[in-house]
This record gives sequence, structure tokens and C-alpha cells, in this order.
Amino acid sequence: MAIWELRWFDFQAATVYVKYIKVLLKEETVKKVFLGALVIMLLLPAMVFAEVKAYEVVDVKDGGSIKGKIKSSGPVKDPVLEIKKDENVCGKSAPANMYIISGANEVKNVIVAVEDVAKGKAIPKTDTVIDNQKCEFVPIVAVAYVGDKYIIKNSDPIFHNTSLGILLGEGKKRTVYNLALPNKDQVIEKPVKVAGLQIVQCDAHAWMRAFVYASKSPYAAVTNDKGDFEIKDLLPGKYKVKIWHEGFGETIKDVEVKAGQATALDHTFTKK
Ligand SMILES: [Cu+2]
Repeated sequence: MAIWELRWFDFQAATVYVKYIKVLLKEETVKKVFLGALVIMLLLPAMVFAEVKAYEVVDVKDGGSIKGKIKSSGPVKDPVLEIKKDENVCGKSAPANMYIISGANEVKNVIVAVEDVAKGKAIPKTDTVIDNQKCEFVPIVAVAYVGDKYIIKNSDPIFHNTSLGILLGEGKKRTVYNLALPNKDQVIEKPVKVAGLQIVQCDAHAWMRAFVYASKSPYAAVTNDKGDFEIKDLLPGKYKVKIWHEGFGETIKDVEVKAGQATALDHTFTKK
């Protein structure tokens, strides 16, 4: 059966269903729900197509790399989280671990991602673990790869509810997953499908948060405790690189990668 025939069949079935439930609901409400469903049915193939815009795997023989260090212009005080729930497991307060900055002002947990890479080496088979551990997410910042999996764990003997949502700005997000983990050592696996920067939150504990950058290509990294990162085996060319940190914000840099060479990309954030 062709897709349009299937949709026509759905349309007919929906019409019959709407006639039936009209007696239960006000007609106006039914119309709205029906129109909403119709719009979703028509838009769905386009939405699915947009999500799976393919990354092309090619042999990268003489690729280049991007290598650098992310720093802060000075020390920044890490906020302290006040905890007023499940204190027996979570403690009374905890460091936010938002600003993990070395004595030399090197910044950990900065996401460095090469944007819109059309082709390159294969995506690593690296699933991304997000653990609920003493009412914090571990790790707090991670890269995930579209096509791999999220492995979401609860190491605590209390209820956590992990949600992932694409950050839309101004405190808004579009939910990708919303997963209840009531039991200790519970594990839920989900495919990484939606690309982009996502916030991980817990509905039960408002202070819990983490960030995952879901990448369509293998070319994304998180800085270590020396603020260092390295992104290897890029095809030569010009790229835009996103540098993002929870507290410092975001900057985009233009980078040119040359065959067999390492291009330096350093950045210093200043806390506003
Ligand atoms: Cu929680």
C-alpha cells in the first residue's frame, strides 16, 4: 500500500472515529483535535526526513585535526546547590560543578563541535552513559552520537525521572525523552536520534541537570580538566566550530583544516 493510500485510510478511519466521539465531546473541541491530527499526519514525513539528513562516511586518508585549549579570563566561583529533598541520599548541599576551572584558568566540560559536517570518518560506536548518582548526573557534560545509544542509569535507592530536551533558548526546550527510573540499578537504553544540544533534567530534583551534545558526525569533543580537546581526521576544508559552556555561553569560530596538519583553536571565555 502506498504511503498516501495509507494516509487516506487513516483519514477515513479518523473521520468515522470523530463521528462516533462527537456525541461525547463538544463539536468545537473535536474539530480542533481532528485538525491538529491532520496537520501532524501531513507534516510527519517531512519532519522524519529532516531528522535523518544523512552524514556520509568516507575514507579519510590524509585528514587534519583541530586542537586547542579553552580558558577563562579569571577564576569564577562555582555555585553551591541547596538541597531540600531526599537529603539522606542527596546530602544537604552540593557543588554545582558548573565552573570546573584549574589554577591556570583552564576550563573543563566545554563542548567543542564542528557544525554541519557533510562527510568524514565513521561515527564511533560509543554509547553515552548518563547515571543518576547521589542526585547528580554523571557525567555533567557529554557528547553522544546519532545512531548510537543513551544508557540511562539510576544508581540511587530513590526515584529519579530523567528527561532530555533540545535547548531552544530563553529557558525553553523540546522534550526528546522523559524516562521514569523508580528503582536502584535500573537501566534504560534509548537510541540517539535527535541531533543538537540537549539539557538533561530530573523532574523529582530541580537542581539536577546535565548537558549532552548529540552529534550527527564524529567531530565533537568535551574539554578535559586541562581545558584541552582534540578533534581528529577531518577532511581538509573550512568549518564552523561551536564552543559552548553552560555558564560562559557560546561562541562560533571559523576554522580551516589542512591535510595532515593540526589547526590550533584556543579560546578564552570572560564571565559576564
Ligand atoms: Cu532525581
